[in-house]
Amino acid sequence: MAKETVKIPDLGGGEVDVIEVCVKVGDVIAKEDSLVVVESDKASMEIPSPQAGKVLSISIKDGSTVSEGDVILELEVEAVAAVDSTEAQSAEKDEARETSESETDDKAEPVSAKNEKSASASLKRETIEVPDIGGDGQVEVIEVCIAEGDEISEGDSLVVLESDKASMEIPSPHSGKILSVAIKVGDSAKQGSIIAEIEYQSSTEPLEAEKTAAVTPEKTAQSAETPVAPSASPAPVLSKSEPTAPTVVSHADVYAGPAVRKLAREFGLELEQVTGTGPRGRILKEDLQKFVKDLATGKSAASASGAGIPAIPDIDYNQFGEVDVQATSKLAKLTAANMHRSWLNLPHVTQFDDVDISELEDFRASVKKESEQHGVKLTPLPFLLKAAALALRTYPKFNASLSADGETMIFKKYINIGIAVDTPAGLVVPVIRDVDKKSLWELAAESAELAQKAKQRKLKPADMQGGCFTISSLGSIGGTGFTPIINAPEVAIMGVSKLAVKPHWNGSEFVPRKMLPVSLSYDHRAINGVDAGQFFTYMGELLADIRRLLL
Ligand code: CAO
Repeated sequence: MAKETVKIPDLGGGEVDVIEVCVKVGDVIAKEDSLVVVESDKASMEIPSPQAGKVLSISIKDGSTVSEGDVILELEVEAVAAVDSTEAQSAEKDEARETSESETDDKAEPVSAKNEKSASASLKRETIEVPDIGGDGQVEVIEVCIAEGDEISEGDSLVVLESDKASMEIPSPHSGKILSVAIKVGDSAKQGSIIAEIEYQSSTEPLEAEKTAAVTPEKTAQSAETPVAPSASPAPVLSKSEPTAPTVVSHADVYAGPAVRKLAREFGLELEQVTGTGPRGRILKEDLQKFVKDLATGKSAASASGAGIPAIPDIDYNQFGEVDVQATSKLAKLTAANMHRSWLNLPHVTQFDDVDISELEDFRASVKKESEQHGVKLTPLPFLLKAAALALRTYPKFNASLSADGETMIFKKYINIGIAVDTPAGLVVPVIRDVDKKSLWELAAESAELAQKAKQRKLKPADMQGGCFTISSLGSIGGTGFTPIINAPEVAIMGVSKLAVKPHWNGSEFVPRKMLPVSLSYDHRAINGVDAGQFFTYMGELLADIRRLLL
């Protein structure tokens, strides 16, 4: 046995705070297990163990301020496996560099990007290449986050790369359109390998800067501070997830270190499904182990097969004819996981109604000109939002969430409503805040603006958080009714289908009325059928006679 002292490697200068010590004295750890997580004002980095061994002593603690050369801990390692300390330190340097966020590591090479001929004075094309990623430079492409034709924002992840020591996301240096993608999952890449070609609007940067067009770490760090799209991920290896995020779909990346990511891949798990219990929701190895154990014992909601549900067979469809196999996008995978989670965790009940909105429609038609003057289209949606807000205030059980352990109900004093928006990249749910305090014009303008932003992938994560209730409208598309899946941890969601003129018995004769088919799915743990009946009847009354919206 030999002792090895593990020290803080070169982190690009300056002091950093220890935000997590991942091991304790006596722990037997594997090579590459995370020892500590440190954070500078720009980045958080995990320092992995250079050796397998037993932790003999730890010299730092949470909250300590450390710099290069400070002792982290002492390890007892197999003599044969012990490496000379110079070698160990140099390995640490490599690992820390690779584990650190590429855009914030002062010493990291920037994402290099070569300018090519401009399509016009302001439209430019760039070839984005793999930057210097340290180590021997060979990495595997484990995820490609973009596709040809995607409109992306500066800071969006392009690819996730992984060496034997670390994983790293490469962010886009620009907002623009992906013209081509030159890399695929499983490829081996190195510095200079072409990732993609992007077309973007050039800013008024000085010409000299344009010539080199190297995206400095500082510049990319700025983009991280200005999230612009649901997928905006400022390229952190350790990016934060929204542990309590509802079915809102974004590219919210998981917050986990390389060792955990590697283990998840070995298990064939999507990290998005795992709840992190580490600081700031970081996913720990123990979280993965518990997740797998729960799967095996059928405790997890995701354990469909563990719950005795037969797995869907994997079929070779080629045997029946030609097929086109396309990779599922990250957004689609996240949507699927959230839908599945909600469907399996929440006992859903859906009720249906037809609401007479003839007068609402007359009113809409009467203000069409005014609507044009306001520059907004007054669809039925703002009325639905307004009616839902009043109903949520009148029936607070619907404006609530059940705590994860089921012990408490959290009643919200604010009324924020999400609207499901279909986008080319997938389903997203931006949230309109304080719906009860806004006019119909304001709601019309805001929903149109959010839908537009969603379609352009310009939503910020904050735009999709804090919802109390969701409206999913397929009214412009068709259908007579559907059962929407609750956007957990919300407790109810409203589905809206296509308006139809139907005969209505007014007591003496049948008259044609404009009927809006609506549905309400609710979490039967939190809401009873009677509550739902009252809530929905009240909403129907408000929509049937919109003067009531003023009361
Ligand atoms: N019945 C009949 N017509 C309707 C209607 C309804 N229930 N709701 C809207 N319309 C009409 C509008 O009045 C508008 O007509 P005009 O063009 O003649 O004025 C037209 O349909 C288009 O409306 P819109 O879609 O532009 O606006 P909206 O306010 O109704 O909806 C939004 C906005 C963002 C909800 C919508 O664009 C959208 O993305 N819908 C898809 C929602 C979705 O994917 N849900 C997921 C379901 S779960 O997987």
